[in-house]
Amino acid sequence: MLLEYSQIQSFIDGRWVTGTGSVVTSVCPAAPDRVVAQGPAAGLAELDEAAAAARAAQPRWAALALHERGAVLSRAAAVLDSNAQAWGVELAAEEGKTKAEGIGEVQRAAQILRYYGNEGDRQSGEMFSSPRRGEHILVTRKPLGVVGVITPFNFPIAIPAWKIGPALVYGNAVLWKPAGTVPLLAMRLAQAFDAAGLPAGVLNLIVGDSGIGDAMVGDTRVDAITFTGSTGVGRRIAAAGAARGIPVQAEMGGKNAAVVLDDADIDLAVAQVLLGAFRSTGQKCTATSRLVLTEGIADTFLSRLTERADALIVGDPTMDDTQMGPVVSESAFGTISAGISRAVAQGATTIAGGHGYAEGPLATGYFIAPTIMELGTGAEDLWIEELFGPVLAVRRAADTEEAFRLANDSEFGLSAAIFTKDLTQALRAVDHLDVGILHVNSESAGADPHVPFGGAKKSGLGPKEQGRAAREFFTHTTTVYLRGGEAV
Ligand code: UN1
Repeated sequence: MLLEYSQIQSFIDGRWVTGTGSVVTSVCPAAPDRVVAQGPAAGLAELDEAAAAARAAQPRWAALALHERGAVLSRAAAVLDSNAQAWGVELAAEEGKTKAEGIGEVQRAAQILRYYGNEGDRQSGEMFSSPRRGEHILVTRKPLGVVGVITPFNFPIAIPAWKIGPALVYGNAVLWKPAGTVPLLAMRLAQAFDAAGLPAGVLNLIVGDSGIGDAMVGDTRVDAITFTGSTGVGRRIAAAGAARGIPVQAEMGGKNAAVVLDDADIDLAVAQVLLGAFRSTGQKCTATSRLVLTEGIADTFLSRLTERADALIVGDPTMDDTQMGPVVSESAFGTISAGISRAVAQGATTIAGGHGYAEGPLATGYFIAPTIMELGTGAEDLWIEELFGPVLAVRRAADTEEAFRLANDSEFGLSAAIFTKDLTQALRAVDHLDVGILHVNSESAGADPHVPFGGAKKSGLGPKEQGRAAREFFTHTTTVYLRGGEAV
């Protein structure tokens, strides 16, 4: 079945261009025979053109007032807002999260651009006293130059907005390579910036394969790289960046725990863990993929959670009543299914889901049932490895001490959630859980645009994202020792 689909193009030097690479096809993961977008990818020739355009455009862009750059972002935000319904449905069709989440994500991208659109109204540097009479010391902020942006499939418009927004507002030009599975939503964001009057060459969208990403990282005209995606790729990019001596910001894996203590409000905790584990089909780096329950509530909690997980309506993400869509691709389906089978082989007990759909309307899509698996005491892979799907691994703890120890038992440290009504325990969690983001009595996912986002331990490299934290990565400082021209 070939319905009407969008033509894939790249956006280079202010023009939409048809690439010279091989044809890429973006399909709907709920019905892979449905093509969402198709067309030739960009090749090395387009990357070369984009890098030259970005270099040429960057000084003029940086010379505008911060307020003028911000105004472009604010106008792009308005374009996103006015297209949120239509583009949100496209997002659901292309990526597989529900329509409500898709629309919400386009609106979130607008909110992020509005935040950075107002950057001109905030403090833009610092001034220190000098130990020498008649002198002041200023710390000013300057753009890095051309920033390479590499984004994942799972937030096809919000993550690009939270990287491209600050990159641009601080005066950088951008080369952007989105994940190959979501070219349509990338084109929508570029379209919004184009409609907002962004000067040609300042943002260049290169729809290409991972080879283009590698070439971008290696291109001497690129001054910094910001990346979100898998740990393996992030480390490879960070190594390549280090070899070239350029800064790399990498937001990588998570294996985020929700800890529910005996005194928690069970209804609240069940509802939040369900959202954390299964919203966006578990495909968030902040998703809840581990659950630690203290013994007193473990049985009650698991029976209520399992009942709610089994009742989730899994289906076509563009339908109104769907609560969970498919995973993004055949290869994700394969990896997650293999992870579930391995967990079973290693002794895990499946207490919800644990399967795909061999029959019925879901059989042709990449659907996996909401899955909850209780682990024993051994070192199972499901406790350690990020599966990036709707799979929750559960362990029991004798007391709070053990619960915190289990929550910290990961090389990752992106986010965690703690459920308790006891302020003392909540404060202990703040001190003891080694994560970049901690939710007290709410799900492990979610990120507001004005506060730092990023992980501890091996979840992230380089400065945090979002809010003022983003300035640390997208600018460098010049410390100015400032005296008048006359001797004092
Ligand atoms: C969220 O929790 O809403 O790739 C955002 C990711 C994260 C973003 C999470 N960088 O899933």
